[in-house]
Amino acid sequence: MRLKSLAENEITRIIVEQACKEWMDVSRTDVVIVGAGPSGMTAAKYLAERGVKVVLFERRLSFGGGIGGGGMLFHKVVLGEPADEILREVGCKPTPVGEGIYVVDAAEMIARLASGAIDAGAKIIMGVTVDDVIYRENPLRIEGVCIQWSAVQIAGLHVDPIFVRSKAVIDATGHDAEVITVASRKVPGLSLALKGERSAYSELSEQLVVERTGKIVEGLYATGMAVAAVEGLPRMGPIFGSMLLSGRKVAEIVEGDLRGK
Ligand code: 48F
Repeated sequence: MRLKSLAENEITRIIVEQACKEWMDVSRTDVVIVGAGPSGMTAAKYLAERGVKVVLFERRLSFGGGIGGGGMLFHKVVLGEPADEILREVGCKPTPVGEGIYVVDAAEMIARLASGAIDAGAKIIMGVTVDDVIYRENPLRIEGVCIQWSAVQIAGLHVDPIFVRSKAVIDATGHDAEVITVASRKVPGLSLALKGERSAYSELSEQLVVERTGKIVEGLYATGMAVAAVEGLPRMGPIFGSMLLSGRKVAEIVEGDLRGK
């Protein structure tokens, strides 16, 4: 068998042409999700399944966020029902370890949540950091994000970002709630004081994170541990049921709000 290959300039042409074509399309989208951890990938799946145009930006060159580290690098992830339904929907086989409690391999969960989002039609773009938001007044609202190559940020170069306009932005950046933090600092009139995460109280935090998942201000939503940072909730450590349920809940809320517009 002779492997078909290409001259170097042709490789370049295909990469640049196809990527640019896609960037033209991505520059205006329905929903931007920031962060490809458990909550962001779950939100992406449920929004895309409902026909919403979703782009998910992830700072790193991999997805999964905190899933891969399991608990202190042990490669297992624990979660409780009914979050196991979401894992089964994407093809995971969680193992029961107690009443309503399951365990799953970290690698399996990462791979299948990502496939779930991609198969549903969400676009995941890695190596991109969201460093600011776009806002408009009367009424005050968030209308997109400013993005930069993570490599540019790491190199400390002075390079202006580019922009993606969207009807909604979901902060799924985890413990630092990076998007909401920057908006609270830089959007006049937002009057949003992040309360900051508290020490560990897993069971309480799991309930409250799901309960408080939702809209922060017009056009800006929180899911996953970003909710804990905004609301002053305890940390929960390596238990992930609420991350999945929060992702699904924010998708439902955003989709409802978009439909109402
Ligand atoms: O931290 P992360 O997994 O967030 P999550 O979905 O889940 C939290 C759990 O992993 C765990 C926990 C509860 O079980 O305590 O920690 O709330 O995923 C966040 C992702 O967002 C990316 C980051 O690299 C990670 O993959 N991220 C963070 N800030 C940015 C970003 C940013 N400004 N731009 C792009 N990506």
